[in-house]
Amino acid sequence: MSNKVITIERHIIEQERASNGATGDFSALLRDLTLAIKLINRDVSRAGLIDILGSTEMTNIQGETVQKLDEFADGVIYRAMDHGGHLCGMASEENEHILPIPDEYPKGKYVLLFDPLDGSSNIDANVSIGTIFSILRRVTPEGGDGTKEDFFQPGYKQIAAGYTIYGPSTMLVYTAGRGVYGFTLDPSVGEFLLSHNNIRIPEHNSIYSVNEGNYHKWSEGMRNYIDWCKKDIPEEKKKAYSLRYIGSMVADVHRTLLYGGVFLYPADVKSHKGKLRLLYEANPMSFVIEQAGGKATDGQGKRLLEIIPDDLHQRTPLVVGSPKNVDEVERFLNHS
Ligand code: P6P
Repeated sequence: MSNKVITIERHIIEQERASNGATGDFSALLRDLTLAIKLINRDVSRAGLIDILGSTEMTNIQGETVQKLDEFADGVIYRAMDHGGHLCGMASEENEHILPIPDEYPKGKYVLLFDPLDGSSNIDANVSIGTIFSILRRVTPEGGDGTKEDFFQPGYKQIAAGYTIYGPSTMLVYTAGRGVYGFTLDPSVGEFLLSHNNIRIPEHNSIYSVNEGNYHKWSEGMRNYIDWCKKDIPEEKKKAYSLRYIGSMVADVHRTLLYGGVFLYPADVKSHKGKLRLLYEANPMSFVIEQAGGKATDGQGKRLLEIIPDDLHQRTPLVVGSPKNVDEVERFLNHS
């Protein structure tokens, strides 16, 4: 590893130089987003010390009680991103409708979708949580407000996507379509420094990550897959897999990216589309995993990034991880 200190700002600029036709807009957008993430990190890391734990009496569009940190993070990202002139609109898990850019600011050529604080139900237990973001190029004429058309694009159209995991260390992982890069925050200088260059997901690992509490609600194929995971099958030279489940998607997918294996949130008899949101959870995480050499499907054999959205908050089943692990799952589900 060279002893060069590469900040995320330097990396973004070098990535943009590598892409022809770059205008610097995109670099500036990601830099603004990085500032917002540093501000969120500051308050997440001391949440236990200041009165922003606990729930507000408010609820978000999902009907979930909004944790104060969720609200705070949502506002920080909006205010950091509304004036740079790079966006024509935003959408977030915490807001039912598209968030317009204030009239006093220019409208840009991108839209930003984000889950400001994923895994928020874990905040009070000090479990790792995360911020997830997805960037699309607008498809409507430049100048005006972004419309639904700009947001309802399949995931393979993403220009960039990534997440921050607020854990033992704070790490930002992103892709701009040319590989996956991880940056660890050095709190002593307040900079994200390149720590994981060109991350590649292992082809396979004997780890599966799912909430088994939903077992009896799954399809027969999914139940057969989970039963198979737990078995030693000497004739197939297969040992039982390990179950790892944190309950924060960012943490579970980040572990899957680095160690391999598969993360699943399947559909079930109660939630026919599963629980996870397509536009600002499944799409960005799937883009990262695919860029690292992994796979992501909807559990019915369809590539996740090819789903055409028709609602900002639509849910999707998700199977994401090492290519050979995802293929194992699909073999069982296509038999169901
Ligand atoms: P369950 C967190 O609330 C979240 O949206 C994801 O981060 C996580 O993967 C999932 O829900 C956990 O859901 O039903 O297993 O508690």
